[in-house]
Amino acid sequence: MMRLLVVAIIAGLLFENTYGVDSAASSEKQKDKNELENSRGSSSKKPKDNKGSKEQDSSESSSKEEKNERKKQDSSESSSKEEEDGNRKPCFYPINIRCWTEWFDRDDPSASGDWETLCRLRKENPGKICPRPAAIEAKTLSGLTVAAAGDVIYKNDITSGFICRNKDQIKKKKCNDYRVRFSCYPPFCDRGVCWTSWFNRDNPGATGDWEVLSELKKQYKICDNPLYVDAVTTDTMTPAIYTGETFYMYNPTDGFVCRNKDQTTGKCRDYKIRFGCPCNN
Ligand SMILES: [Ca+2]
Ligand SMILES: [Ca+2]
Repeated sequence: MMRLLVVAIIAGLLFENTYGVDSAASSEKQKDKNELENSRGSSSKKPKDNKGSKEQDSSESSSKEEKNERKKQDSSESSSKEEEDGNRKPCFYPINIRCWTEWFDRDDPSASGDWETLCRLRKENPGKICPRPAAIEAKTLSGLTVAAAGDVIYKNDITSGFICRNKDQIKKKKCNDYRVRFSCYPPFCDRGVCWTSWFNRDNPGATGDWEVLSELKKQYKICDNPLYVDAVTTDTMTPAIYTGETFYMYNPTDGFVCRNKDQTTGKCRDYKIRFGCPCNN
């Protein structure tokens, strides 16, 4: 009886301890999130209607229906929390995949300048910019690059966003009106992309693991022009780029091939692959 009581008390203490650690971790995450939201300077300019730029680049925005469909297809990647975590630590995804957001144009240079700050753009376009962009691109509304426009630019980076101040320009000239977009990593890029099932038609028993698209298409229905390809090991689901093996082929046009003779160990691991297709297929 006494022994049972002691076991129950230890189990209770362990549970409390675990629960405490989880709470601390989750409040730390929330703190990080808040800091990210509040860490940028702000502009006093009023938001400008972004409808025009949406129309200009509709190919890169996805409808709600597409997003819902995507959620149904792969619930493991559906929550916004996971999307944020994925961008902080994109180790589960092929890091060679990047995508651009839509173009944003929230301000014009009529007052003190053109303030396309990341902080304001985030607030005015919730969920449309990944937490940690890889790059920023700015162009005038007429399509000129920053260099071609010739303005003196105050800020143009992935932490501040873009700022062109009229007071920095020579001969009292005003800034051009710019729009900006950001480059993001997966899983942010998955929006509007529908992944196929995983395919594993070969194993590395002979010359290597040949998961070639043309061969797979003979057996399965796969879209004509996949946008992305994803390869993981069949046993541990380790992304191909983290296995340290050398690949003979790894692209969405041809598929994936790992040849045994290219490896220092003399043998590839067994991989399975899937393709990212446009959702209207
Ligand atoms: Ca602008
Ligand atoms: Ca295989």
